[in-house]
Amino acid sequence: MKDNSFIPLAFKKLEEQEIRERALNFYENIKSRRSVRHFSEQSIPKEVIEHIILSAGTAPSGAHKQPWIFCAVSNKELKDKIRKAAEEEEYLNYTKRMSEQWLKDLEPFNTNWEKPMLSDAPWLIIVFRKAFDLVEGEKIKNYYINESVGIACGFLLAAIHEAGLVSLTHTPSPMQFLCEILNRPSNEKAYLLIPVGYPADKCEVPKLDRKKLNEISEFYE
Ligand code: IYR
Repeated sequence: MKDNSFIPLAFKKLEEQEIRERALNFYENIKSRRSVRHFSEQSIPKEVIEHIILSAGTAPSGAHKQPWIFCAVSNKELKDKIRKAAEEEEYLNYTKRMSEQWLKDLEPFNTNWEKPMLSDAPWLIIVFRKAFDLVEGEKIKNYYINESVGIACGFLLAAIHEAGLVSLTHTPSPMQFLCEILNRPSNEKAYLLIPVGYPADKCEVPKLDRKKLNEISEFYE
């Protein structure tokens, strides 16, 4: 049966001054988020990861199909397996598959094929996008899958930061090994691999500048 019922929007109108402050405060907070490549092994309660995933799951999606699944791995053997498979692919990337220009563009980040963060971080969240849904063997269409899952990952990264934790948006390529290791059904494709945890002691990040407002925006008033 179709459920076309509507409910009132839960919305509290704020004073303009408060809106100004909140927009500024959010920016002040989110701008300290950094991709981290050195993790502490300190554990994080499962409940924290559950709430982070619930936040990601509030993202909008095409026709509200929610075409995502977040696999959270804390199991040591599985993390080690994922690290080993990722390093095998990355070794080929760094030694054979990536262009000179690509390797040069990555120099400021000091990355290489070794991925200790995949076994050090207490949790790996592997995001899968669902090309379609399978309900009782029937294929159900999803829409704007990449856009939807990308937005959900944005929410996920913001929730991790807001919780006081750090993450890395890691994209080992190709990512098929994640479907195999985690035994995912054939309608799911790996989208991002995100280690989550605390930064290692004395963790450093590259000194980066962000584009200025006038470089990332154009106002038409
Ligand atoms: N996936 C590789 C290479 C890599 C590519 C880009 I584009 C980055 O921004 C960072 C890394 C790796 O994870 O090392």
